[in-house]
Amino acid sequence: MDHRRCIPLGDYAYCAVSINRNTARETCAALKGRVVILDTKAESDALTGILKGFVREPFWLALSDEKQEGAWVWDNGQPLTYENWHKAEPNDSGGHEDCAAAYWGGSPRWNDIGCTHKMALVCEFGDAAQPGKK
Ligand code: MFU
Ligand code: CA
Ligand code: CA
Repeated sequence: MDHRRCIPLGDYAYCAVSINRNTARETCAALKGRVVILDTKAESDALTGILKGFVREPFWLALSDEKQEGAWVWDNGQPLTYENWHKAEPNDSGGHEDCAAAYWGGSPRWNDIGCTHKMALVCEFGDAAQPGKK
């Protein structure tokens, strides 16, 4: 992973890469951040505003149901409260979609997808990564 592909955007970074979920985790960790957790509408709307105009491709969320099918959990252990799935998602298509991406199909909405799928990445840092400070 070439970290020069990550653009700093305040408490976030957008990485124009094509990587799987595990590499996404490693990449954000190497930058001293984490894969983005969008657990409130306020944060989701704020990030959409930041990315508006140049991001139209899917990127990883720190969200999966790989421990228990249908039980979506953020990487920090929080269960899903705010959600922004596309219509008819999550559908566990083919029985093996246990990771989640935002900006599926050009809108900020989410899709569940295989964890080995490759796509872009948003990391978060500092205040954006502190629960209760969003
Ligand atoms: C939808 C999505 C899947 C996948 C597939 C191509 O299922 O839910 O995650 O993108 O389209 C029919
Ligand atoms: Ca699943
Ligand atoms: Ca899906």
